[in-house]
Amino acid sequence: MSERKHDFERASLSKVGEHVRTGLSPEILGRAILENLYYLQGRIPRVATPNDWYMALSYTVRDRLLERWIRTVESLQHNAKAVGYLSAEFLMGPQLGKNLLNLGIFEQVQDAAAKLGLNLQDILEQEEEPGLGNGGLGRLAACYMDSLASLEILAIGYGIRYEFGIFDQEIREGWQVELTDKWLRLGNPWEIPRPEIAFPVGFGGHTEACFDDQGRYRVRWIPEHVVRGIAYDTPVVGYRVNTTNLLRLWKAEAFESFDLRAFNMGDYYGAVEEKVASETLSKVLYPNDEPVAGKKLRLMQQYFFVSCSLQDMLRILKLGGKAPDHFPLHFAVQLNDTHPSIAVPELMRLLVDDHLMDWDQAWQITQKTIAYTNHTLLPEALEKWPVALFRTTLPRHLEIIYEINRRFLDDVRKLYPGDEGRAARISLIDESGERYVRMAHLAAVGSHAINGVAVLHSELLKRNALRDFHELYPERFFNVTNGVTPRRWMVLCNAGLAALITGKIGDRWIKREEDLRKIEQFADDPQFHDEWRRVKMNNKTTLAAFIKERTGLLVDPESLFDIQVKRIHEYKRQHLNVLHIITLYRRIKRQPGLDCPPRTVIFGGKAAPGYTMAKLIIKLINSVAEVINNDPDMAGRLRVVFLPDFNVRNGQRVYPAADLSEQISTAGKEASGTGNMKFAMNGALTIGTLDGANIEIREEVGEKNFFLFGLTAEEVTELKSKGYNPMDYYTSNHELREVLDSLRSGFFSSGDANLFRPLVDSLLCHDEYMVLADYQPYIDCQDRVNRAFREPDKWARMSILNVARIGKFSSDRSIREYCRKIWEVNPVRVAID
Ligand code: F58
Repeated sequence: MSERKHDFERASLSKVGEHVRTGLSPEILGRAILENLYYLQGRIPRVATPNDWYMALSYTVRDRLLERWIRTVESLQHNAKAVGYLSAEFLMGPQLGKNLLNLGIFEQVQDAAAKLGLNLQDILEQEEEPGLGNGGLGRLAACYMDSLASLEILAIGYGIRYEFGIFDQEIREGWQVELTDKWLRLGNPWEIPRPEIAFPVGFGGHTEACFDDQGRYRVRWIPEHVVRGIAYDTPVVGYRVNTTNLLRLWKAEAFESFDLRAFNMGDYYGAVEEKVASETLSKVLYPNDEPVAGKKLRLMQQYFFVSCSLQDMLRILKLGGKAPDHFPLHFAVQLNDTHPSIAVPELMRLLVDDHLMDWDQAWQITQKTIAYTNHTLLPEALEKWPVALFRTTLPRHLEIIYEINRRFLDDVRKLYPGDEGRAARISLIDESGERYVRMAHLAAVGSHAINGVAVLHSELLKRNALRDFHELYPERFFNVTNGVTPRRWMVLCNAGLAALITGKIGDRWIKREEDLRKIEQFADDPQFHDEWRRVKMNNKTTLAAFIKERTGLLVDPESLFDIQVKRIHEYKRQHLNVLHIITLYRRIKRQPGLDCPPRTVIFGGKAAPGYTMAKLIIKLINSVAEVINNDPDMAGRLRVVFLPDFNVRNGQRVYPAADLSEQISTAGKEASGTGNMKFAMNGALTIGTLDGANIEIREEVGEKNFFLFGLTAEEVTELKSKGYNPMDYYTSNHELREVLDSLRSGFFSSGDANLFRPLVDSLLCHDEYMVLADYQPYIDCQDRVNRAFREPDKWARMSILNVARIGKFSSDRSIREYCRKIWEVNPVRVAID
């Protein structure tokens, strides 16, 4: 710590400036950081830890958001129409850098930090990211929060303040090990607890029917337990605008700090147990990605946050002096998948039971308010809850669901008399065996709009999973192709590229994605190519250093960086990628003079803790890496890396460094994908199937600038219906056979022939995801990639065109579409005097 800094510290602590909480000059910012260090962290610079500095700086930045935030909340309370985005997951990622960027004070803060002898980058590294999501769905919610604020749309993101987010991943002996994510351990400077914004949420118990004094039929729900949801607010500031929306996450607490009744009866431990049980509700994020288990606690979590959120919206409505029947005029409620679909019966319950509204009016309001986004086509991922579980957990909601269903099926039967098969298929209750509540059907019936997340996905939804609903209500169906925020996924994570683009076309592209097209004019400019390549090389060098730090492996930034990062799942086919790696390995072994560019294949992603096959795929990647990376013949030719703990922060290092983006899911399985967009925005070329948003990405960037291979969704269905026999591919394809045999022989598992047997057997016997059918087209396509990489000018041109034409995949475009097609909300300028 320099003498100079001590002086500065004394000066700033003694002379509290007028604008110390709002001023933006480096001098005032520096003073504010020191004051916060002293008064909030109770530290002086000499003994401050990196976390103290991080906290002090974050509070300094938060101070600078508050006026905007307060003004935005005022607009909300004046009842301009707002979006209530209901999502069980918000994968927000680190907040500090994003807030600096959006506020436009990155440079000033960098200067201020430097004057204090601090490096802003080091402080940014301190932040524990809030990993309150599993993957694409949770990250989409975060991108949408950024775009909503940036487009000046009033919005509240509602979710759960999990104490433990997605687990941290370590790799030990090639296997995934899960560690609890203690993101709140060192404090969270961004959130403001609002203990006065709290709502009761009931569970269990029974209902009683009666007639009120006006002779109306009423139902009273007497829950067995009541917990309390407390609001924790995080500001979400838009890019260079005043709008600063709320991310309002609910924490569960016991209703009384002790259950007084039990306490008075002397049951002290019983009372404490009740408290502990209540708080369990917001304890942990379920780490499953696709398949959903029938866990009672998960249903309780869903109801918990949905009930708090709807009660909160009704409270805000009331604050503005509006009656509950104004709900749809003031809120558009979006269900991020079915996880919040209990909102349908809950809103009905609140309106009918609590606000004494009649059923038909309540139903109209519910439908007008709610809209539903579907994110999956996998049948096993469609949520359904056993009726018996529902009855014991949410008895009143089950009654309401039955009533909704009775009325709904009456309508269906009127339209399709005698078609009992259809009634059984479309019913909210699956009665084919054990009875279940079908949450997607509940969401579809209770919404005025239903959308998929990419064109193909929306079409397949109409054709398959929600076919009967589409026949019944075609006007409810929409597509809104996903998007990602260019602020985080270009400007923040790839400063070099952003500066290069801005230098050529100005910075309007950061908000107006269509402007990116203007860089097309440089696609053949040799000097621009050089600069473009330099940026990529810098990013690859940075990633290489990070890989060295995290895994000990040395990789060559000159090699082709071929990257697949996403949750590990059979349908995403990381193992197809591995089959290519082994093919390449065997080819180089056999033919040492083989002319192919050096490659570094990088993987990252978490496997659901209970998904054995996904965990085996991680082990497979690491085992293959072990053999290849230790084979001297592979030096300078082929490297394989599994980068542990892929999360938002690591993503920010990975996407900018990619040459090749692997988007190789079985066609028809990936609803959209969003990593595909992040890679392309950063100039990677895609090798991919005609799945999800890949199709639209290819359409936009041009087919010549996209490496396409594999079966189409129709071909997958057709091949399956004809009878797909993976063994045919094994027997007829010599190279494929050798690759699979090498896995079976124990070559990659120190002679253990059993280790990968479940994987190989599954490929040979069922191959649900058509890995073997797509093997040869994939290998051939990778050969085309190799040839293209050998021509740097061709590659640079393709890369530039990808970025120039990727504007469509900005989440700003997605949010504008939601506003226009579904929400009917308009921007509101938040004024600050
Ligand atoms: C993902 N779903 C889709 N689910 O798989 C992906 O194609 C799409 O781009 C993305 O949503 C955004 O639309 C997804 O991430 C989950 O993580 C759920 C978490 C909770 C349990 C069920 C899956």
